[in-house]
Amino acid sequence: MITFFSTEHQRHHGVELKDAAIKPSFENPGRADTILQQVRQAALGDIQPGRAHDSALYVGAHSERYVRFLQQAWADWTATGQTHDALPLIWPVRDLRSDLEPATIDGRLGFYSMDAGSPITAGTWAAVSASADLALTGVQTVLDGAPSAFALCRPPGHHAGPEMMGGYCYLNNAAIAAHHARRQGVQRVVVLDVDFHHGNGTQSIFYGRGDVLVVSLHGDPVHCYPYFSGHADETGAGAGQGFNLNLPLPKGTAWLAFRDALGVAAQRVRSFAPELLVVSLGVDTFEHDPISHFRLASADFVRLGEALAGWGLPTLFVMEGGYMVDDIGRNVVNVLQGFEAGA
Ligand code: OKP
Ligand code: ZN
Repeated sequence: MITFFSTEHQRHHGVELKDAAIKPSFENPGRADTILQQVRQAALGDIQPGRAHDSALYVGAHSERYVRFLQQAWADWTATGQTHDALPLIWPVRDLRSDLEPATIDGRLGFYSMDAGSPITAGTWAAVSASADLALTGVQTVLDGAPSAFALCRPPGHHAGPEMMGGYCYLNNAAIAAHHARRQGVQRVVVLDVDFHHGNGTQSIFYGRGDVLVVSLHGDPVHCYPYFSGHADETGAGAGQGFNLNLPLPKGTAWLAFRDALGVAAQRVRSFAPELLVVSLGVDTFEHDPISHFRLASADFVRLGEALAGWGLPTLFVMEGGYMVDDIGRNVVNVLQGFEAGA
């Protein structure tokens, strides 16, 4: 399997608010570097850079004004004399006005985000655009006939919605790839999200559409981030009614229950008869992940890959979460090798 990777990801290294203090984010450059190292060591296949794409190709999954905001945010922030990471600190919740875009950066950061988990730094745009370009290059490779590809994206993307960043995410790499496949004439695309956290951004982007089925297995939002989406009764709207499937699972879920939920997902996917599978591949379902609550063991990730191979679809894997830096590389490679063995 070919891996697409860019060193540009290293230009994004932000902070996180934790325990009433500012700390380096769990979402750090070491994550992608360790995954790359394991891909290399396992001789999974070629490792290639992505092709640069026009940011207009991010529009569709995102609004044009949001993409422009992301591209300009650091310049707007430093123009106010600030040089530390930019974080939003106010949001237009419920009865506040969310229909008017503020003119200044402090307001705009809140307008275009859902939490303070996505700091804007000097290198954020370079990293997130390079990451989206890997997903676009990867999906084109599969459309051109490769049975599968791996976009080693960082930062992740699945919390990023049409007009918001959050949860370490800025551009929704998987959604950008799925939307691009549709633009290239693929009729039906399924996005399967196996990250521990619900991919609220991917859900939002395709919620009103019947051409992209979104299926997600994740920690029940009653207890788990992102708390405000990911329930089973979120099934799509309008033309998208019935084309969003959430399978929330309890804290402590281990492989057997996860596998059963994957079986439910497989049935829905089969009846949809997609031409392409995009996997939002988070490995924060790992038993030792520092911020998540499932109990998959390293060997279970091989089973996950084998199960996905059984779906028999051209497949793009897009990297999402996974924070136990020492082990995530091995777990990612286990999924990809399981997939190749099962194909
Ligand atoms: C991104 B991805 C909980 C803090 C949660 C954000 C988690 C974002 C996960 N104590 N912080 O889905 O892996
Ligand atoms: Zn996650």
